[in-house]
Amino acid sequence: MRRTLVLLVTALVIAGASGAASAQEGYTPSAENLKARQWFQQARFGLFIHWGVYAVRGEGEWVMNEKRVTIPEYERDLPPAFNPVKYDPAAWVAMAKAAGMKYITITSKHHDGFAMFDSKVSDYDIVDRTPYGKDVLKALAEACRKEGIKLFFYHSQLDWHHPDYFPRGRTGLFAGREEKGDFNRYLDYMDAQLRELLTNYGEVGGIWFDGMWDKPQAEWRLAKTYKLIHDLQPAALVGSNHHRKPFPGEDFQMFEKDLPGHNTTGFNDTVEIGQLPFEMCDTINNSWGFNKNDGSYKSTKQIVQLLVKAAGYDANLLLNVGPRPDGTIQPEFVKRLAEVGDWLKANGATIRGTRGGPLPPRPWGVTTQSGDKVYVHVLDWSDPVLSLPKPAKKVVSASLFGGGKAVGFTLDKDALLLRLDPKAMDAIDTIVVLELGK
Ligand code: H79
Repeated sequence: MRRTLVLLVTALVIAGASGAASAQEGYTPSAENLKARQWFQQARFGLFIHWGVYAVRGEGEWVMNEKRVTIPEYERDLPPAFNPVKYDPAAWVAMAKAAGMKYITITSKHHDGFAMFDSKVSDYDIVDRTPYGKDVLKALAEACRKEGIKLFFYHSQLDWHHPDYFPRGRTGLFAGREEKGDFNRYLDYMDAQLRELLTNYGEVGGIWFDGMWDKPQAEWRLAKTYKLIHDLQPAALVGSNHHRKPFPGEDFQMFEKDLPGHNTTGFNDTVEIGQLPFEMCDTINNSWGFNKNDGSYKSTKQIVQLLVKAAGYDANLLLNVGPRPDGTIQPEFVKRLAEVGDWLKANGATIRGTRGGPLPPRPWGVTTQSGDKVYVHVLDWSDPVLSLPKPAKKVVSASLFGGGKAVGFTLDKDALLLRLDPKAMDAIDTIVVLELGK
């Protein structure tokens, strides 16, 4: 009995370690990759796009799993109805650019397994199965290149459609697949699609993996996949939404719907913070893929404050839209993005090109930093004096960002007291610039 337990525990430990052990150990990022990481950290704001045939139902990207739609039903009802005749990639890119975003991350394949590009290793793709018949990623890649926007691909490791995604994990159990399959053959297929994405679409900003959490103990062959990506495009940044500390071969760490170190979602409890650049992603309403029943939109103020907080945590914000099946983006999203863009036009210098500031994020707000300037973003404070920990360097001056109006301050032994004129407070973000001495 006891012996069995010991064996079982040993087996579990080995299984648990195997995911990490198979990552790209000994990975040394290339010079291009390190440069791309720097660019990424400076960019601070990107557009996430969840778009697939699921948009036809307008119930989010999980509809296949949630409504227990079988593969034959999904194949019959969704791809043949997907015809985004109003798709205008130049308009999407212009919208992202006007919002102040520097990159776009779009779903090349979500958990439903349907490829939104012209794949030659499968006919389960937009060109072969939809009346639209065109490669939407190719058109987006061209529009991005013209405008200097970097393009990343979200690629789901989890697959509810492929017969070789076996053994099954926690989801995709109602697709009606036979209970057999060869997982390595599935991974060969996934790698082949990644090779297509990194070969046929010009320079790719990176690959954003998701779905490993479906069966974390499986042998995902991360080393092989990550190496393939870095061999094809050394500058491409690899990240994965596995909710753990980054594995070797990854180039940035992501946090879904939470600031780094937070766990409001419940699934970020296993996250350990590493040393790589950070990115948090979030939605404008509560859905990723188009959801006609979700009207719970964040206000522009909430979105700006989220962006500011992310920057204070030294993280990018990847903000999502789920376009409609006709190729348009709903006006509620467009309006908010334009308003965030207006805010950034005036205040972007305190976000883009900055890093997380020297003072820890607090309920009142956060700090960002660029050179000898610290930006104190006061997001929620109603009293005339705000007390901060004393910065390590001398404070030469304090002023309001924009107008340059002086802000009174007092330095104590251990505190910096800022005098905030109640009449000068901004409803979204009152930004005080501290100029630090040597
Ligand atoms: O693409 C978007 C979502 O479809 C995908 N990631 C974002 C970017 C996503 N999938 N799942 N989730 C987000 C939430 C995770 C839920 C989980 Fe679970 C909780 C996974 C494991 C525990 C619920 C319970 C689903 C599977 C088991």
